[in-house]
Amino acid sequence: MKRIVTIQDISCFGKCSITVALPLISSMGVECAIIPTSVLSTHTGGFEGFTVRDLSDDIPKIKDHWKKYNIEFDTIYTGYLGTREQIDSVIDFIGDFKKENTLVFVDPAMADKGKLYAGFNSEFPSHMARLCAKADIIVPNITEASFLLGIPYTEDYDEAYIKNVLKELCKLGCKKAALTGISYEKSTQGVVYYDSEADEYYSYFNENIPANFHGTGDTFSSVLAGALTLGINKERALQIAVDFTVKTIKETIPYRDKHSYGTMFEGCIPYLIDRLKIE
Ligand code: PXL
Repeated sequence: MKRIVTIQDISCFGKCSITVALPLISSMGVECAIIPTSVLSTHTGGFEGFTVRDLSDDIPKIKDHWKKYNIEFDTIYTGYLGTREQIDSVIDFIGDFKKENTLVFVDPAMADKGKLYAGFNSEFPSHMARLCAKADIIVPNITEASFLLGIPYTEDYDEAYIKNVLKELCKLGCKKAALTGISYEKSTQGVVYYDSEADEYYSYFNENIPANFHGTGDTFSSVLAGALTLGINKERALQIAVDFTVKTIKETIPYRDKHSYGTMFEGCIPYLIDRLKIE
């Protein structure tokens, strides 16, 4: 059985980060170990007065304990990290646990719609960029990419601009980058991917649904990390991750007024399992 460790926060209510990664990765038939970096009462988008317990001190302790047991991971998948110290600990973790065939998958979850999430200062993206340098693949949205590169955020882009952003992202040190939430025309949205070693692009689009739900980035990342860990080729893995994310959004639309804090992804899990069967 393949094994992922995911390192990100637990938002107790709100359906994002670990509460999305764990059920999705498990349902894909991949073992999912976790390192919770903090415990929040809710995610930071749309809830006032959320509580935070910082678990930074536990990251090196968990790492050292696991080292004694020679625990190995096929994939190290990182998501939302709250502080520079957590990023440093995660970089140490990668140093200790990355083997020749380990996939290091970094979702630099820190911003959306031109803005950093609540609680991050303007220096944080430069630390996230240091983590991206250690990755095999990073999966920022266009806002996160702009912060990582220190360029202005724009929604007015074309294919040449996106391709150049992907090349610049790989210059941070990662081998591959996938930009999420890309829409060249109103009716479609999807992902554009670049492999710097092969100098190859791949893009995949589905319907552009005019709705915003928290946690969709985490849904996409968890499914993509799971699919790549299973050895599914990048084209199919990206298609499954995009299609599943779109399906979760569509399922949630009728309930959007009460459910904008996260998608009703649970009912889509049978679809995900079906998509993993050889097509
Ligand atoms: O979905 C990304 C995410 C993860 N964790 C926390 C968040 C967010 C997005 O807002 O606030 C705590």
